[in-house]
Amino acid sequence: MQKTLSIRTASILKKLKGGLVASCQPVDGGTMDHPKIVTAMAQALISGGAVAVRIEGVENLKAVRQAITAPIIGIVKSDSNTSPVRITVFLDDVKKLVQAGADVVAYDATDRFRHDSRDEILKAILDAGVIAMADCSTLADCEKARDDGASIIGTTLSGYTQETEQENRNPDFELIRQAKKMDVFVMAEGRFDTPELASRAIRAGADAVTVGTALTRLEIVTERFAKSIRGANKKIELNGFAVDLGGTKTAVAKIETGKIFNVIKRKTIGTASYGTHLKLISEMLSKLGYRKGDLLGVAVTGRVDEEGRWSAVNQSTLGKFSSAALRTDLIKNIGPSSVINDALAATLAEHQLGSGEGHQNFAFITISTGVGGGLILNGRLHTDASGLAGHVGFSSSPFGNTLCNSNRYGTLESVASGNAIASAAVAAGYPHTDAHTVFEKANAGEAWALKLVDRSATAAAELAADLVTILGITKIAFGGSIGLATGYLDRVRKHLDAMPQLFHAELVTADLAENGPLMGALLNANRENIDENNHFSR
Ligand code: BMX
Repeated sequence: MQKTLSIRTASILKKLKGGLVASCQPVDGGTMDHPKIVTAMAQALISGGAVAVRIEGVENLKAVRQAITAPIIGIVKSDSNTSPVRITVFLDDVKKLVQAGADVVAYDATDRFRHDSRDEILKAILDAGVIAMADCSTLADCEKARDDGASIIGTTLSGYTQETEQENRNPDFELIRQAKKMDVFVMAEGRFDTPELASRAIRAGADAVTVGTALTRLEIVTERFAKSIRGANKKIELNGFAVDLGGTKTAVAKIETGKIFNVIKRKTIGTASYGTHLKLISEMLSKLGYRKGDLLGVAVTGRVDEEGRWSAVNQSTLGKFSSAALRTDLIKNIGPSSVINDALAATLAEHQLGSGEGHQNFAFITISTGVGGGLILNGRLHTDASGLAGHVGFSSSPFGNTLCNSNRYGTLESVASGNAIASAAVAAGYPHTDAHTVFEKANAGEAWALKLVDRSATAAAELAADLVTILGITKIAFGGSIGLATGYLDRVRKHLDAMPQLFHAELVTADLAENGPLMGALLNANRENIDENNHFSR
């Protein structure tokens, strides 16, 4: 902290330190935009735990000052045809805000042209004997403001200037970290609209966090909910049949208007021949009333190449065949159909209908019999001709020390999958133990089982950090019987949290849970149908 702070400044910064500042600004000209209402909101915000408020407008500030003793950061916003600068642009406003009782006056500290220069405004704030808060957009703004005597440096305008609007659509954590190096009071402000983002700001080094829209712009917050609910209510025109042939079970479903209408399941016999798998699928489909010509999507564990040929990567999951022309055979023996890997199908479903909706760089990881996955890069499912892309289970793990059944040494799958957990249990002296039992024992507190579950979760966290590092993934959904098991994701989060923040991504459980591969298989059939000329490379 700066050494030359006055006692009054130091005492106000102490009150703000580590706290939430509520920016109490209703929508301009909206029904809440009235000093009486702003005052009531400010009181409610302080009751809720805000340590200070940020108030726009002299009349609002006067009214709030009568009602609360907590520090007030004052601003006046003015619109102009000649400059985009809006926050406290007139020297006269500074005077009026101080007279109205502001403890801190915030001003636009960017180097953009405006009515009265930023140097003059800052000088007027300091001359009036109150604290200056600099609303900055770049590190250069922060450095200048600090050098010129502002005691609070805010990241407020990052993302709101021509220079920064392209880069910073999310809160600017990097600016917080950089500003913090200047040893000054840093206020995180700008798009911190969830409790999680606010706490991340503090962990990134902010001294306090200002939240505005998410607290006081009811119209905007309400619209977010209303829009999201409207979206979820929409009937999806997705009708047909889907197959999910996984390492553990085979499920066949009838899907109507985007919902599973009926589903039947059988245990997958890993040692069954290819012909037996086909026969089983055909029988299960008939049971559900499938007729040749109905839309049919098939998802399978294993690699599906651009010709629709199916082969196992992990040879122990599908023991009896090396490669088969699945799409051709399905079309010949059952009816028009599309084929996709099970984890890629779930990724597609999660991205279109679940936790990945609206995300540009998103990953799905299934931890089940094997470890599979899929990637959404720049808003599109990432695929390749061989069908291997997205098979994150066969990336290497720092904990891998055995030969995987894919014939690659030390893979994540050989550490984290259900099969790997079961094998490790047997090796640890617990014969005939499957992954499910290991989880039961772990939840009962048995140390050996906890160790195995934790090893899998740590390996998954390492993969998550790799996906962030290599591909810029921002959100990862976990599925599969292990990924969805109680407490598993919390363990992955704990390990990822222990890594530097730069490598963090949002981790969630897959919304569609075990229905993901089924829904995704049909979504895939639907889009391949539309896109007949471009059967595989969407
Ligand atoms: C394996 C691999 C993936 C599959 C993943 C999850 C095979 C046979 N399977 O990594 O193709 O997506 O497992 O599928 O190589 P599960 O249902 O078998 O767990």
